[in-house]
Amino acid sequence: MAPRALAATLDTLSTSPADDAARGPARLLDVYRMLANVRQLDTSAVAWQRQGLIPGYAPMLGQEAAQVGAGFAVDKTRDFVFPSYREMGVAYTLGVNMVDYMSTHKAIWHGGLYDPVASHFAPFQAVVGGSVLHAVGWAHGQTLNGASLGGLGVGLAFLGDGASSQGDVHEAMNFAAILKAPVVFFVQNNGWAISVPTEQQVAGGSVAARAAGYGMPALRIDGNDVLAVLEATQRAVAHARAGLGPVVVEAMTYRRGPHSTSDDPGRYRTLDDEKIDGGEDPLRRFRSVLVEQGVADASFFDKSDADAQTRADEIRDGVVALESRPGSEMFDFVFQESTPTLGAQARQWREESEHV
Ligand SMILES: Cc1ncc(C[n+]2csc(CCOP(=O)(O)OP(=O)(O)O)c2C)c(N)n1
Ligand SMILES: [Mg+2]
Repeated sequence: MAPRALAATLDTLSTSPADDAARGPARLLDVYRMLANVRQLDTSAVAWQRQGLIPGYAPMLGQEAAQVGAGFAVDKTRDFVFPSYREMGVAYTLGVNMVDYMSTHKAIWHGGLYDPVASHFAPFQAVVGGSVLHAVGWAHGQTLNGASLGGLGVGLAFLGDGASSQGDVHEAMNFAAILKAPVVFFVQNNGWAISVPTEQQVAGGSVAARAAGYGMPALRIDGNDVLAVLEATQRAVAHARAGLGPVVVEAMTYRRGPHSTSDDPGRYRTLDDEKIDGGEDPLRRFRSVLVEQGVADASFFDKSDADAQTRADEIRDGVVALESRPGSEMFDFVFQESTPTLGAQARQWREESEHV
């Protein structure tokens, strides 16, 4: 397989990052702390599933730089993230309550118990490509609401390489470009759609290449370089915010673990494949950068890693304490105003589930 890491081609966009402090030392340390938090929570969540605390989880090992880098580019006061089921790292970076986030993995709730409006992070979902439609609709709403140019909130749609082959995603991209919706299509190309490698499901060589067909600019970047991801996402967000229309960011990364905790990658790839195709660990890469720049030393990394473990342990306590929700809520929160059909289903469910 060809190397998956690519140099950034940021000159495609004329806009520059709004945040010049992106590479300041304090920010760099914050970025590392978050990478450590995310790595630890992801590792812990897999262990919790093996211990029987949660029934399932979608690991994001190897995608930390892509997710944390993108998360740091979001303006939580006005942008809105539309995740799939694997964006734990984006959620953590945005400050989403991670106990509430894990409630879906504990099978207590669909999409997380956190408040999406307050956290600017939509309920996460398993419908491949669904996040993309919602992001475009929300972003178009920004335009319709008459937000002034330069002040638009940007919708960030998170999708995978596999999702990019979904029909809905093409419709969403087409409409976004026609409507000049302020949306960034953030694709994590992690090499796999469950057991199918990218080259067997994405025609044309890349997801970024498709953007041209919709007249959108695209940035294809090294998704394991957290600073490259941060900068590219900032540029894409600035472009969309300025009213110049949507952008595709394709972050080339690698899903180092299984698709989910019920998947066995040994059935479709070897450990050698994983080593070669996965490239260098994104956390180790960033540590080297920080050491080379003289920004951090071993004691900083030790403390960050220990703090990350403490936070993961606190989240575990919260997940253990999570209690079931009333089953009737699955009908209550579908629409703002219920429909006759939904009401009938709710009554039928109640009759059949008196014990719930
Ligand atoms: C509409 C829909 N079709 C199929 C599936 C089954 N499915 C779940 S994950 C997945 C692969 C998605 O791959 P990708 O978009 O690359 O995301 P990744 O899992 O790699 O993060 C598929 C086909 C689904 N959940 N929803
Ligand atoms: Mg994928």
